[in-house]
Amino acid sequence: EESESESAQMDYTITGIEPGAGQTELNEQVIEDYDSFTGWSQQTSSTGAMLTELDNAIQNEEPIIFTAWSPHYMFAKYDLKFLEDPEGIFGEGQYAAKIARLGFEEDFPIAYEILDRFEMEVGVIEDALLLAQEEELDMEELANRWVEGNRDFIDVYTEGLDPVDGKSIEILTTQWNSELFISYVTSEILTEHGFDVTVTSVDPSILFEAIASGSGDVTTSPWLPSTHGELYDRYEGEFLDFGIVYEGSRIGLAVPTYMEVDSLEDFEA
Ligand code: PBE
Repeated sequence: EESESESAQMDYTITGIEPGAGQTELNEQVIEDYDSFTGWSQQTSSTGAMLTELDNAIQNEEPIIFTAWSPHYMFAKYDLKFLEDPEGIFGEGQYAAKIARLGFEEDFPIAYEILDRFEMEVGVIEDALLLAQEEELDMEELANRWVEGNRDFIDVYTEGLDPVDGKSIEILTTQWNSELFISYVTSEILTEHGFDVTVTSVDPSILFEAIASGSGDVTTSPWLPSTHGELYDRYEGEFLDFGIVYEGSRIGLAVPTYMEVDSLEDFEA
């Protein structure tokens, strides 16, 4: 059992991220469903602010419970543990999905084929994100550098497909680095093949709404089955789901390993 003073030290507050994140919603459910979190609240802000608070807590060996996910460099940089979630709110076996507006496959058969072939190992994404962190690259720079350094890997996606001449495609994504990185990599591959690509970053709810209404073409950014599962179910039938970009992603609430709690049930209400 975690001591009362430690929960009090955290002000009975979960350190969250952006209000529009899928995980923000799930954290609210944790507060609602777990007796151990009665009277707690979630402080939302931004991923950057959460990472600053995490860094401060770790420098001072103070308790903190925060929104965590992988792939992200936080697990390479710090000693962290996901908390057990016996109620299964965060689910298991997360993956990033490929979703397009209805008609995308017919309108853009070559882009569809390229994206249909595209996939990336979660470990590869993690290594790339760590490199960006160390060298202070933004996600577009990281993606361009990654494509340059992985030609053989990339060529497979366009092999045997006729180049196109300036057809416009809008890729929608979310604001998190794993999704921005993948979106800029696919954007670079499509651009090199002749497409005129724009990458637009929006909140998950707008992402689904825009694909369903056809105002955006395609995305590789939804996290399923739990993170954006509610949005997926709301718009099901109004988009084309054409597979998985990467598997083995994880979400949850985490703490530094110097804290004794192991489970969401170990907190003091
Ligand atoms: N995330 C990263 C996002 C999706 C990708 C887990 C912080 C979220 O909506 O919660």
